[in-house]
Amino acid sequence: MKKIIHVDMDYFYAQVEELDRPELKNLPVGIGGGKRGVLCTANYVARKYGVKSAMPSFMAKELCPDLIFIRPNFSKYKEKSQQVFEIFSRYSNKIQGLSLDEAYLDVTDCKLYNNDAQKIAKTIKADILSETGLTASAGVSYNKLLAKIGSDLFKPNGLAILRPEGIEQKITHFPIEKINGIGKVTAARMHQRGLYTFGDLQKFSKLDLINMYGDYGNTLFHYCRGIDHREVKGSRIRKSLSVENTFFENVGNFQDLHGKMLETFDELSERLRKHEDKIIKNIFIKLKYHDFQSTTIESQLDVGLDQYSDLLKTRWNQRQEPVRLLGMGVKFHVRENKGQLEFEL
Ligand code: DCP
Ligand code: MG
Ligand code: MG
Repeated sequence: MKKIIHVDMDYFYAQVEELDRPELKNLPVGIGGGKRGVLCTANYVARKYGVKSAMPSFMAKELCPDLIFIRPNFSKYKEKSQQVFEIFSRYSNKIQGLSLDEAYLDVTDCKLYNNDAQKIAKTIKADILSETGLTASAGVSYNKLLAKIGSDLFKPNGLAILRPEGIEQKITHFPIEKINGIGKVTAARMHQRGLYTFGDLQKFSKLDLINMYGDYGNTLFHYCRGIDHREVKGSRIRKSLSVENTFFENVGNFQDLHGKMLETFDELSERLRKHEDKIIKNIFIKLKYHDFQSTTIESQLDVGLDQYSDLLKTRWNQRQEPVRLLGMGVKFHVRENKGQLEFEL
């Protein structure tokens, strides 16, 4: 059986800011208020008022009038992140970063502390605190799914061990949102069907779930029972981000296609919020036509509706046939210097 630790820093951007301004520690702090007008995160004092990541600043201000806004300073967070990842590298060489503030570590072969994963996780947390001044939360288990769920259980500064005995029972009350790959949209769709918890999903047969969710149904069948065979993948730099939607019926006119593009753009914008620290090099649109032929059109433009509209128009003018899939994305600037932090999302 594998030994996996998932570590996630607590209120990361806000906690880093508190290091520089300790007087903020007991006051409500939100990071954001920048050009998109949404919060990156908030400290736990602010969260008591209902303030949270991705919330529009004005709404946060309404909930918590005393909220102190700080503009994000990504280079500061990156630097702290590098320190944290350097600590990880002492305990494993199989580290999969998910963002600046979290990673999976496969410690199955770690020789330290008699290979006691709980002790290793405790030590990692202690190293992070003493060397960076920041607290983190960790989950320890035998697969990625459960380790990640664990790190979130007792935040902030938490540590949870999820053991295999009776796991199917123990996780029945967890909300489906804790499953990797279930975002807001999927969750909302599941809620409409009355599915809220792992236990709700456990009631369905594998075939039912496959009928409902296609291939992902098979994954769901396993995840809701705490079964996950994914490997911790070594680091790789993320070079692009995209969102694709296959239509229920092929779309054969520009107006409808443009409507689909607006929906997809919303999804893309939402996902891009987590990547505000990266520099965008290109934007692109992918169309798959009725005959399954795929085309991509790319341009060095800013991310914006008008820019994507122009790309779509250009491609549509070249080939006006029914479309079955629309993808929209960006390519990031990847610096090739060696010391750079690498992670996969
Ligand atoms: N972030 C962001 N926009 C989001 C979510 C997150 O810019 N919609 C940034 C700010 C966070 C950092 O990424 O500090 C890490 O995200 P987490 O989801 O791990 O959230 P926090 O670390 O802030 O809080 P938690 O203690 O819940 O992990
Ligand atoms: Mg975090
Ligand atoms: Mg995180």
